Amino acid sequence: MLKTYTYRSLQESDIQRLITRNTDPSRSIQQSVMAIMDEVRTNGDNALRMYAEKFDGVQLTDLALGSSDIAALASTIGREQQRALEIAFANIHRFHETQLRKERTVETMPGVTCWREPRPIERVGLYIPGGSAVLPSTLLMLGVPARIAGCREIVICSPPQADGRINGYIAYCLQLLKIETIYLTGGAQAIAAMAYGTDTIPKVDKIFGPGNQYVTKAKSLAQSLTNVSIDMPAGPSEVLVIADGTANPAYVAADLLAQAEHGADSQAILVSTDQHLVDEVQTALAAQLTQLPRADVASKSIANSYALLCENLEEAMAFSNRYAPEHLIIETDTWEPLVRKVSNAGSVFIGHLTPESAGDYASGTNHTLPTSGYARSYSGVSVDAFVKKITFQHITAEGLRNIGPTVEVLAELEGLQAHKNAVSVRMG
Ligand code: HSO
Ligand code: ZN
Repeated sequence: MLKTYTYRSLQESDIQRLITRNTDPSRSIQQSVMAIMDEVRTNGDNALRMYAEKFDGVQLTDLALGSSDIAALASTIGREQQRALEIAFANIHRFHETQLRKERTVETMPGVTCWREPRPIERVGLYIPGGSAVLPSTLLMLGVPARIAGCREIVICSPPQADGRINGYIAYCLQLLKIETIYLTGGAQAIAAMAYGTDTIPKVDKIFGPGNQYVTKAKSLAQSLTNVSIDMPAGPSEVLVIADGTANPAYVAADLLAQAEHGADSQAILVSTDQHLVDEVQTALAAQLTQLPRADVASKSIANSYALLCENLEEAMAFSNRYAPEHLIIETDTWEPLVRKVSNAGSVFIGHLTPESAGDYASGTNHTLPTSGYARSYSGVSVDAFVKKITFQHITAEGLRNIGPTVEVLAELEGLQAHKNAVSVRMG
């Protein structure tokens, strides 16, 4: 099932191969996405209607659903599901609201005061995928920090169902977020609409959200062709589990499969110090896999994954840091010393009773995380992603006396006389 490697017998080139994933999508994707983006730029709403018919099989007159439609759809979901979405919303809110901390004001020299304040990005676009799995949890993960940041306009795009509407769970999340409109467009055309703007869909300043290769390509093209920015480069989801002999093989297998069912291109990596555990996990994987409705997807992903045997947990952590997983689960009795050694990971789940699913849905942390090794340099989505941090400064007469001569000397040495004058003229 899982291919198995032994860390000590790997060459550097083998390690490189094992930590490399998500090789560039083909050029044909780039070309068709470019064509869709041009079409939306020139034909706006009509292009969106044409694509809704072509890709979603639905003729739309209205590209938006308003609050009464949203309320009607939201009322169709069960009480238990409402409760679960409410608890998830509350926990995500509780965790993210602490992220808006004010920084200290600094007097760098007497009379020279500098500080930094966050200001919301005014218009943000959130893409909520449809397709093989509709993910209301993603709407909460993006909508909650956008609300906390104070973004003035939150534009939501999601592909329409065949009946021209949206899923009731998405509608309920919109109500929790107090968002009154959702735009019925998906795929690359939705990204183009938010990047260029159409008569119906407002142009935004930053686009967030996961999606297939077309959506991902459209986001990176939108970023290079317009002045819109994006949350992060997205690739297939992934998990790396570090487990020793104290781990429960059924738990480890369940965690690997929870990742694997996301997509055939997802990776679920097991790094273990214990050959016996690896064998037991393989058995548990086979048993659990047959029970899964998405077994076809999960088994393809498992075939695209592997197990790695290490001599000790330090070695396991060193490999994990090189892989830089989106999700890292540490299933060992003693985890404190290991946690200190984590240097590259999107989000970390600690101990035997902390499944990644908890963070995917409801514990409070964000599930929009860097994949494909970007955890080496990117953070997951948080309130920070929805604000700019603007620096401010104020200088008094005393401050100008203190800082002025330094600025004059530096301006002079760069040959920028007007810069020097802007100080001199004030110093008299
Ligand atoms: N594991 C996914 C998030 C998700 N899981 C949504 C279930 N629903 C990417 O972090
Ligand atoms: Zn997940």
